[in-house]
Amino acid sequence: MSKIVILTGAGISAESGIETFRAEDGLWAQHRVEDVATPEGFARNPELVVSFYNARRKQAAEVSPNAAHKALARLEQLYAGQVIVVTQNVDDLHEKGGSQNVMHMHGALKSALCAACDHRWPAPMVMAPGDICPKCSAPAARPDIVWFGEMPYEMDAIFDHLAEADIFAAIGTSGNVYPAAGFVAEARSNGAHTIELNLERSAVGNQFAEHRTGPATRTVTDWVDELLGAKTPTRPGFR
Ligand code: BJW
Repeated sequence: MSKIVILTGAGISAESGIETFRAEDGLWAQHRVEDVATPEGFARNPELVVSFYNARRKQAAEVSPNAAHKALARLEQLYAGQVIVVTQNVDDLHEKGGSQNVMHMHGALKSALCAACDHRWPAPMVMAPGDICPKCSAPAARPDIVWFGEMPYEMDAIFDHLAEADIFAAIGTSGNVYPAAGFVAEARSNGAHTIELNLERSAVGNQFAEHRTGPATRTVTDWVDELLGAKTPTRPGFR
């Protein structure tokens, strides 16, 4: 069975109204990455970090999936093979758009994590520093987000998917953050066709076999339409 592995980044949610990180007016222009996206920053000033993620949780709850999220859900539903979305995004717009096979390698705003016992539970809309873990009762709740220097989630399963991918696509990610930026090399060395969909070439753009330049709502919908077109057999009963 053929397999498509799709890596998404902040660019796919940009047209839903969520800022990217590295744009001129993006999140890293407004906040120092060392302050809000490292374990050391959290240890220094948990109030600042928790309020940064509270604001982003609130924003994520208010926005809607765009045509690109919905196109990937349609691909998952109608493609004859397997479609896996590996997202670096911590919003839930893929799920809201209808995707089911989604791996959140950098965590999720909707989840809280106990720094003492690793228990996870649904995050309240507003977290506070020192919130109590419902399992071990330690005052050690934190946003369930992968910060710099921490190990991204589900890496073994992701590398297994990359080893089996026939097509690897990266959508709306700048290729600045590892290990995600290394996925194209991994997929290519395993024989996958590699394609980048972005407003511009990413930092690892030269490693892709194919490029589609433009906003995700256009490039992703066109690409999905092609994949679901006459050349690709679809499961009986869906058309
Ligand atoms: C559009 C669009 C539209 C806009 N349509 N497109 C030196 C060398 C190599 C690696 C390292 C190094 N030193 C340290 C490292 C490792 C480090 C790293 O990569 N650092 C780099 C900065 C160099 N990585 C880590 O620490 C990771 N862990 C790790 O490596 O573990 C292994 C390990 C652990 C411990 C010890 C030893 C080894 C963890 C990385 C965690 C990243 N976390 C963040 C923040 C948390 C999540 C959150 O708050 O939301 O994740 S950082 C931030 O960047 C966020 C994102 O998921 C991630 C990627 O950003 P993304 O999605 O690419 O966004 P942008 O803004 O960069 O790009 C947007 C793109 O969209 C652009 O290309 C636009 O053109 C495009 N776009 N509008 C289409 N409409």
